Amino acid sequence: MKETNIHVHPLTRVIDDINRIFFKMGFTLVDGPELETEYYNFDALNVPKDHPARDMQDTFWVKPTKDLPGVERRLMRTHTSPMQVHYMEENKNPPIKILCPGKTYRKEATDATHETQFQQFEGLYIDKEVSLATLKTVLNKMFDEFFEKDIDVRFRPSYFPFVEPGAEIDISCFKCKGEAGCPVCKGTGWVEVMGAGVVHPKVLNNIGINPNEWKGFAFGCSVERLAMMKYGVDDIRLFYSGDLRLVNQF
Ligand code: 2NM
Repeated sequence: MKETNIHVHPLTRVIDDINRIFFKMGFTLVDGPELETEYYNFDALNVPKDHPARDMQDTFWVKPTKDLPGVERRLMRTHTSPMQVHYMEENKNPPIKILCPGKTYRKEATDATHETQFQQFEGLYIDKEVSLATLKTVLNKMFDEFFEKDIDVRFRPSYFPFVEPGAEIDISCFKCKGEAGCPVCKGTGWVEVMGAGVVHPKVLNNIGINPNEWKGFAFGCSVERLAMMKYGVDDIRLFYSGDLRLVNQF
């Protein structure tokens, strides 16, 4: 009988790996709706009313079937954070240690590194004593396991409305040791992989968790970006092309 090969899509592999890594660190997997209200996607997360991300050009606003007064505008979530807001509202007594993977939508032009629909995972850890040091330890463990080698992690200051302080996270190049001409790190030895930070007190207040009592950190990362890095795929659109020449390699 002819042997049948089963191929797991690379994005599914990355999601499974990430879920397993965080599960081992004690994180719980949480799911939530892709169709959201403006409150859960933006307001609760301290995104200003006039922030460009809310524009028609950046967000898929969903036309209501009927214009009912007092009914909130709906949109396709632009990040996975609204799942965390729902979870916090339903679990106001930390510790909270969750991982939220899922599809996200952004109304922007498609190119080699951008898709209108892509996937993210976001983590959230709230407890009495968590800090950027805890975050660094967690991410270090995640990248060591994900790339199956010793990876260094560094933080650079950055801005996201839902955290303070915020950081961009770089990892040491998984391909080389900072060699000139490396296609991955361009000889710098570092690659930018995700955003993170300490959850803004306003976000905790919006939900009804006391920021004087609890501290938390959060991080967010694109699944496609990790898959492109790990498997050397140079165009995000390949993941969604349905071309079996990609999937059959896995
Ligand atoms: C990022 C970067 C920094 C984030 C914050 C939250 C919440 F809900 F706790 F406020 N969830 N995710 C976060 C923080 C996400 O992605 C680039």
